[in-house]
Amino acid sequence: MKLKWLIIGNDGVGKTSLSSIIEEKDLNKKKSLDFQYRDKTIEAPEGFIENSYLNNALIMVGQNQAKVVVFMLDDEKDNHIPPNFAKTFTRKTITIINKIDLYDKEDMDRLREIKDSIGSEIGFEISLKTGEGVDKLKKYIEEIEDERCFL
Ligand SMILES: Nc1nc2c(ncn2[C@@H]2O[C@H](COP(=O)(O)OP(=O)(O)O)[C@@H](O)[C@H]2O)c(=O)[nH]1
Ligand SMILES: [Mg+2]
Repeated sequence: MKLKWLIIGNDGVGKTSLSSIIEEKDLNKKKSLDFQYRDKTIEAPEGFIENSYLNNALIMVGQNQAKVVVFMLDDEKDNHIPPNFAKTFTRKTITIINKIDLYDKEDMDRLREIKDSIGSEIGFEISLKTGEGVDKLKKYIEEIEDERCFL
């Protein structure tokens, strides 16, 4: 199986919007309670991060089917991603602060603290609405896609 990008985060954080960039096509933004498998991405539903007893399912999917585990943050709901959760994966891990078009400095400070607590290798700060920071992220995506990871 071709390894995919596992995208984790609250409802409305921008997971489907990010998938659209990785898949290079427009996607239906309908909410789902189940994992959404696509060609290059797996979008995890909010419940698997919100309910800590389901966190293990994310680890299992990440370890078995992902080449990169993506944590997405915004400022609309409480963060439920446990401290150092990224370190439980042996995959590449990144944390993306999305919707930076909406935040002031205090919001950014708070979100950066959460980002640091997750413990991923790389961080990005983007707006999928205005495109700010997205070029840098796209470059990273291209680099990983060029690596061709298969299991
Ligand atoms: N203001 C703002 N809205 C965004 C941004 N990225 C996504 N959205 C909007 O947030 C909503 C939820 O996005 P979606 O990709 O469906 O999130 P998901 O529930 O995590 O899959 C949509 O209406 C998007 O247009 C952003 O950077 N800024
Ligand atoms: Mg979605």
